[in-house]
Amino acid sequence: LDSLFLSLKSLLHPKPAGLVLQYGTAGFRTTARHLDHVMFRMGLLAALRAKKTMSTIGVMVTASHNPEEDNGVKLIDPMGEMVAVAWESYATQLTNAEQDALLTTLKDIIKQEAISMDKKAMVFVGRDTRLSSEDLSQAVLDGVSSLGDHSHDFGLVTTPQLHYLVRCQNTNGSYGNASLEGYYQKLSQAFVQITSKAVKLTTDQSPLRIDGANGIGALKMREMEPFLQQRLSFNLYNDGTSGRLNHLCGADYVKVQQRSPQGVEMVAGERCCSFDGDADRIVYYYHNPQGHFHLLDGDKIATLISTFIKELLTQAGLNLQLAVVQTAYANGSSTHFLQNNMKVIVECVKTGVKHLHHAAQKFDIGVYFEANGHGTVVFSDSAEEQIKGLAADPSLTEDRKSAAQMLEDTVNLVNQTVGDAISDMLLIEAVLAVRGLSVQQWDKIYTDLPNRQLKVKVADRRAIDTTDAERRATSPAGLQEAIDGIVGKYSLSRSFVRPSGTEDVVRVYAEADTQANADCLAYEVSLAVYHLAGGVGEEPKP
Ligand code: G16
Repeated sequence: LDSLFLSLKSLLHPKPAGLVLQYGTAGFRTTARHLDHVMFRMGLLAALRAKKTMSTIGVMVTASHNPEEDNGVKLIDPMGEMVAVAWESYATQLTNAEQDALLTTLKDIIKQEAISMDKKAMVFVGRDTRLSSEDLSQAVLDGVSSLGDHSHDFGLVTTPQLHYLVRCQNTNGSYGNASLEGYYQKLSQAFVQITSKAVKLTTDQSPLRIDGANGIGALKMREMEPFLQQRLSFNLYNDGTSGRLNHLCGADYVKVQQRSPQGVEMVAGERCCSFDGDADRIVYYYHNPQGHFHLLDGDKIATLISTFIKELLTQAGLNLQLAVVQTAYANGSSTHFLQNNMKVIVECVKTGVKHLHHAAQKFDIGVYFEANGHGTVVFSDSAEEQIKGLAADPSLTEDRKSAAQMLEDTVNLVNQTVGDAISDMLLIEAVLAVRGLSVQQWDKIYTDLPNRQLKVKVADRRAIDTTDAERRATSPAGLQEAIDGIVGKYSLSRSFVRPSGTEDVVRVYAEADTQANADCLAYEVSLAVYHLAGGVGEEPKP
């Protein structure tokens, strides 16, 4: 460790004294002005993680669904997953170390993890389209080079593309080619193959309308278009040429506000989808002829995909365990449908893809989706082998063979490293085409319970602690009792609160038999949070 060089370099990325940041649901996230030192230090940490794992590590500069003026960083582990939870605390220590304590903190981590410093490490860096992202990713690169390690700057990429690239690099290409072209080729090929077997075309022949949230997703869809061989007809809106990132558009806006984004020309009955700012989330929606908005969120997506996979498994005669992983935000109707109609295993875990991903990995095939549209499918090695083996078996009946081949194409179409709006969208479009389903037919699989999400500002959101996969609050005292009392007044009702890990707010979720009741329930619970958990600013209004 060249301590003098490192100390000098770190002075170029000084930490504002006294600033304390927490590693949240998906890394650090706050106003971009406070992040230069964090990025430099995450460059250092990524290099250490790369040395420790003797693999390439990824650093993505993005604040995803947050407003343009925020930014953030996500660390990517060797197989393309979010960085191991144990390293999150190192990230926090390193970020919050005052300038004069940086070197000792770094040395402590090296010692604790017994990291050998002789081998050179490799770090892949990517960034979203935010104005601040270029300088911040330069700070990450500076961090990596201060330790004498190597980096590859992929520039503008979606978050899931960087996850894919890291995995390809660490599996010597067996997952795919570690280039953007490799990504486009792999997904397109699988998509073209599945849709070539479409028995019926969807009854909805209109082009898919894609809202790019004015972020990176639209840019990358343009790049991918030639690879898709005109198999998917789509129109891009909010492609970043004029509007502001995530402003009145994008997956988070559409899901939370339950309304269509600005900038997309809606035509009754025609399907639309929205990506979020770094294209790792997607939701679908349409207007009915009366102009009523219908949302198909992560729960509906999980149901569509898991039904498709389950049918293919039956047809192929493969006995593999299929499970769906959700969070407390999953609509009660979706959980009921999955458990009682589809008879699949359903697990509920804490918010954050890292939790869903690991839960899904316990099964042969794990489909995981957050209601906000973040999710994917993971296949165990053994499941993949069985699927591949069957698809190549010459003695199979046509029926079984075609199901096995479609499963194999599905494996290739899915970005198994993390939720990926582009890959999810292609899979959904493929399923709709193969099954001859319109977006309305998909929507009718089950009916969502009316629901509402609100945000409450409090002085310190850490005042709220939760248990039971965030479904119950353990502090502050009296809050859960208050929620129970309010929930008891409504039918088919459920509500929970939790501190956000990406925004400085407390989130409130409520569902009930009618929209009016879901709205009242959410409002009453917000009020309880405001009064019992140190609300600041204006009191919530009905
Ligand atoms: C991130 C996480 C998601 C999480 C979302 C909101 O998404 O990756 O798992 O659902 O934040 O988290 P919270 O409710 O704690 O603010 P993204 O798309 O913003 O990176």
